[in-house]
Amino acid sequence: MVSEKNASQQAIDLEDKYGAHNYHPLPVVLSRGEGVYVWDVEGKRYYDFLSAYSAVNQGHCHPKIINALTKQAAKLTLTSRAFYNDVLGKYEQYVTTYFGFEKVLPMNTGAEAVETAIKLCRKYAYEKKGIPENEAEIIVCKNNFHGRTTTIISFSNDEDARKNFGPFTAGFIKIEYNNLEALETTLKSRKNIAGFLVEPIQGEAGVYVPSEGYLSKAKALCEKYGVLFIADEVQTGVARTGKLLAVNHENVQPDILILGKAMSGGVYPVSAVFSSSEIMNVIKPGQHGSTFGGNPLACAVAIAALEVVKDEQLAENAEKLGQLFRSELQKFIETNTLIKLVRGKGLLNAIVINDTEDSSTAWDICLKLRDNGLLAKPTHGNIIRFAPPLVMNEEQLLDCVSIIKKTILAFKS
Ligand code: IF1
Repeated sequence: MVSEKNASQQAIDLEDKYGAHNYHPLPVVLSRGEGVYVWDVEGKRYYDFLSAYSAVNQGHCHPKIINALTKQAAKLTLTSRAFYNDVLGKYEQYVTTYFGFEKVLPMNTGAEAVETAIKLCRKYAYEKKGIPENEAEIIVCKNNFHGRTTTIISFSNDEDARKNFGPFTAGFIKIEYNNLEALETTLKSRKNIAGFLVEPIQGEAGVYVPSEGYLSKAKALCEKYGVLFIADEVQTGVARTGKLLAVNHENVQPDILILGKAMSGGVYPVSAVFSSSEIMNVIKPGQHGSTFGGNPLACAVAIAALEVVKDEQLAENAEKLGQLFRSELQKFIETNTLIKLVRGKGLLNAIVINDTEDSSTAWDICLKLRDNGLLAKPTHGNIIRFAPPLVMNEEQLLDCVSIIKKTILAFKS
């Protein structure tokens, strides 16, 4: 008898045949999402423990956000910035007030916003600080992840992300993350530093949380040397770490803030760069832009998505559930040798597997978690990232903890 391929296998085969092979997804094919849950094409339900890399903080298909989307989609979607639209100004007023900045520059993806921040930082350095043209340098950190454009991968040290994509963009200096001495030495020894670009928590590096005080002291050093402090909060921003922004944990106001992902609750690509007027005003008409950036659909969706974060107190919930998650897993790993440690902030967490970096243990655990109804993805070096939607409740979180425990216990029997 010829067995019919199931719907999941058919979807996987199509991607395999017609799509570029630039990803290696966990084999699960999703067709529906609601809140903290997603369903595969066979109807099996899972807890989403990735949230599209912290984009779906507000939960899947949040009715308030979807309502804003459909309402605006039926009215006006795109004008380009050749003309004004009646939502952009409202949005700009709303988000600058919301995040506490004078100005915003709207883009679409995280990488575009990082590119925008780099351009803004350089232009400010030349026009306001008098750095000689083409000499500006930006300090970045080892093991960073800021996106996939040619300029951004120029300062990555992930060989997979870089190999054979050169030649690269010059003007970046890489220092150790979480090392203030390295920062000060570099600031002191070079005269053309324009900015310091940093992730408040390194996501791709395995949810690597810097020492307490690192961000505030790094900001103080930047001030001392007249260098812009640029926070990439594409992944950590919008309540993920238990505060609206991860820099809020240390009361740091970045000179330039980069947001993306959860600004729209994962409903539509929305990213943005924030700064003071003094900085933003160096960009004049024609000098930067995007066809889709600031379109009315994006603006309507983002306002609704950010309202949900406030209305449902998602930062507070992330803080509370994050503490619970880490303390539950901490208790568990003290009795288990397969997991080395758990770390994170708010609901951005990871477990480090006690195995060689190149073993497939983290991947194999994720397959078993999937079978047990929870979706998570390994990251570099045998680490599993855990980042559920922030609309989760305590009962659901404890249910997830027991799935994780059960899976790991069964693993090395
Ligand atoms: C992929 C990681 C997460 C980011 C920070 C900018 C961007 C990202 C701090 C670019 C994007 C994503 C991209 C995604 C995987 C994912 C990721 F594992 F690679 F590191 F989230 F942890 N700054 N991160 O984390 O934003 O242009 O993608 O909108 O598949 O590459 P984007």
